[in-house]
Amino acid sequence: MNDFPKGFLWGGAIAANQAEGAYDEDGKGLSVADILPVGKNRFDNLVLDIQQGVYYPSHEAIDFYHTYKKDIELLAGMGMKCLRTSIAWSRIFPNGDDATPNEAGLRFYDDMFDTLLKYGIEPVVTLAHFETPLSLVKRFGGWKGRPLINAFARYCETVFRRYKGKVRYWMTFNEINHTHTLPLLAAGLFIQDEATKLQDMYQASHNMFVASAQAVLIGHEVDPNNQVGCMLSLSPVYPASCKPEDVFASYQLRRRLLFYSDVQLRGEYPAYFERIRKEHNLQIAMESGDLELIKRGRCDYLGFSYYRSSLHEDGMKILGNTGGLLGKKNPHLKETSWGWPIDPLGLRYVCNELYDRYQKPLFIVENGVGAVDVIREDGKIVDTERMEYLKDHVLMMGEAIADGVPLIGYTWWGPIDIVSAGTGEMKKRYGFIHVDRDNDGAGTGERRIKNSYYYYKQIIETNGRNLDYAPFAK
Ligand code: BGP
Repeated sequence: MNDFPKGFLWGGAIAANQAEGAYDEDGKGLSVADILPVGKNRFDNLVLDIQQGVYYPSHEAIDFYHTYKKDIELLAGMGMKCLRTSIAWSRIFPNGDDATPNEAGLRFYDDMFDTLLKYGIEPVVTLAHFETPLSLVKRFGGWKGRPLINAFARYCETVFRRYKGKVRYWMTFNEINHTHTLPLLAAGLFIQDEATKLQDMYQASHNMFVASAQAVLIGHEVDPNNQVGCMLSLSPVYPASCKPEDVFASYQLRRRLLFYSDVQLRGEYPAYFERIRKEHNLQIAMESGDLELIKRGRCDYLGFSYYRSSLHEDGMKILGNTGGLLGKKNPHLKETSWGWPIDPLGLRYVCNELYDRYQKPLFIVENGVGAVDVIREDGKIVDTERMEYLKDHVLMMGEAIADGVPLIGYTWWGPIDIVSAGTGEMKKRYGFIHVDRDNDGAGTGERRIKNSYYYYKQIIETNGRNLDYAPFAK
């Protein structure tokens, strides 16, 4: 059994738009998440407004906005050392760039962070988790619009100052490399024209690089104790065969994903980007000083999500979804009910890959399994599939540490059931705590402890030493 370092941050991760609800309360403005319906095709035929008669899961989500005190008490019962969540930008600046911040929104996060700290839980905060204010999308086309850079800087400075001394770990953009696969969520891009798609995506990426660098610099200036990381989806890509073309195509696809951390951690555009730029005739508008800023504002650590691995072959169309890329089936791996291959060794593989590439601390800020829960007649939820997934991934994380990879912590995705980002479903449950709410919003919202709750508690208590879940599998 491999040892986890003292002070290792065991915890959980959620996002404001998937948990809070209260989408228009206390002055909050709309974000891109608030116009997404439920379903596998929730990104198709979108209209950038709320439509009558359509159910939007983010509007109520699990009502964390009102229940956070009780929910945090439950999370604290597992002994969690940290909780990752995001600040909803449009709760602080309803239109993204208002003249003054919304005090009610600021107060909400003050109370939430105080509640966490009361239980000794360190808040880990994502500044933008799939929540671009809708008004910025409508007025400036999302992140392809240059004005977002200053708006974001002001928002960041506001929250860095307000929560100074309460929050130390920050991340700029959630899964920024999903700009290609989930453009609306990752970059506030409402793509309607295939012809300008790539141009818009790379322009948005550039603006986000500048904004991220600025956030790092402001974060350090406000409080030198701040650690500001980047955040990417980094589930690995394997070649589907040993055919050299497949191997090279997979390498190039991986690079396209790592492009974001290459810039955010190394502080410059990589050499291989020049060819991409030429081949697609990209005209990226940059202002003087941008590249210098990107160089100075390198991120302190790499936060990433890991759910599954995928296979790639030459010429294969890339299917976008959250948490990784879907492609061919891997005959060596079992899959979840949502068709995501389960690959614990892949976690060890990426930890090594990423540390070899960057030599920066890594933080696994999302890992988990979406599954259907069954409430037994005795009221128990014996979620063995979840415990098995957790065990296998913790084991591989221990191996990665033994390989020499410095890991800051591990935050299980969705320690309490929340709305799925990919499909908007509630049925796709990640939690150790069950929430009585269905895909259509029905349900009492009641919380119920699953057996995995006690299992994760044991893992945290023993700092990853006792991974036996047999006592909880009945
Ligand atoms: C990541 C996102 C999360 C999240 C998770 C699981 O891509 O950062 O917001 O929800 O994936 O995906 P899903 O909710 O689609 O199951």
